[in-house]
Order: sequence, then C-alpha cells, then structure tokens
Amino acid sequence: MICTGAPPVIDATVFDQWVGDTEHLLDVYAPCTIAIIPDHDITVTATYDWAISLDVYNGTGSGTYTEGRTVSIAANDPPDGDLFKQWVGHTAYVADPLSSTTDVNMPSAGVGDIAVTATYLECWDGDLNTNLVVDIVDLNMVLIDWGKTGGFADPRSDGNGDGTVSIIDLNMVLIDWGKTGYQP
Ligand SMILES: [Ca+2]
Ligand SMILES: [Ca+2]
Repeated sequence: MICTGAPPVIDATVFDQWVGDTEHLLDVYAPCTIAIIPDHDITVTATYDWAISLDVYNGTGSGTYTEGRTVSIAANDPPDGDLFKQWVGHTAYVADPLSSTTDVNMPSAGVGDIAVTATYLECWDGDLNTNLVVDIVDLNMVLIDWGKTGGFADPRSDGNGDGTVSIIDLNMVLIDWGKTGYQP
C-alpha cells in the first residue's frame, strides 16, 4: 500500500493521479492504492492539479475533483409517489440531465466551482394516496379519518401533516379535485 503525502502548499490543489510506472498500481486515481512490486525498481509520483468543487444536492457525488475528471452522480430516491425529473444548475457539464444516474465532466479550473440539484416531479397536494389522480378515493381518506388527531385509518389522510384531519386537508383535495398526473 502506498499513499500520497501532503499536497504541495499551494491553495486549491488536490491529488490528481499517479504517474510513472503505474502499470504496477491497482488504481492510479486513488490517493492510497496497492502497488504490486516486480523484481526491479519502480518509480511513481503523485501529481496534483487545481481543485474544483462539485456540490450535488439531493444526490451523491459531491467532492473536490481536478479539471476534466469524469464524476458519477446519482439522484436520491424521490419521496413516495414522486418521480425524478431532471438535474438543474450547471447542467452544461452533466452528460444526461434527464437521467437520475449520469456523469459530470468537471470543467476547467477557470470556470470555478459547480453545483447540480436533482429535481422531482411531485404529485398534486390533494392526491393523498399518490396514484396520480385526485378523486373520491382521496376524499374518502379524509372523511374516514375526519376529526382524528391520531390513530388514522391511513396517515396520508393528514395531507398537511399537522396531526389533525380537518377542513385544511379536505380543502387540499377539493382544490386539486379532478387533476391527474404530476404537478407541472
Ligand atoms: Ca389519489
Ligand atoms: Ca391536517
């Protein structure tokens, strides 16, 4: 096992990759990696490059990377009933903004830090059972639990989550009555 030492004392640098006799290394991009030592001397050198930070909101892949690196990102699972919609933010560097798992191609250092956010398609507020239609089923959920402050037949009947099934939850259903699909 070999590991990089401290990076050069220059602001905003980060480990880039090993160079030299790297055919003996398990992973040239890992700051700590396994070296398979052959029957002769080998030399490897840790190199550093400008650091660019990538912030991934509602997903994984955040970190500090060197320019030009390809970084895998993945959106978190959407809340119940919702659907992944798209990445927003610095999408010029996202390989496929419409895919929940894709790559970010880190820009040149001159661009600076970048950020992307996963967004979701949300059901209508009144679609309490998240089946993509606001109808009598949602209304009945409210009526069955009407006035309760717990022990709900279906906790989703408390649409606004304030602990009581009341006129507020009923209105959520009535305002969205008849709507289908996801919110635009
Ligand atoms: Ca529904
Ligand atoms: Ca409520």
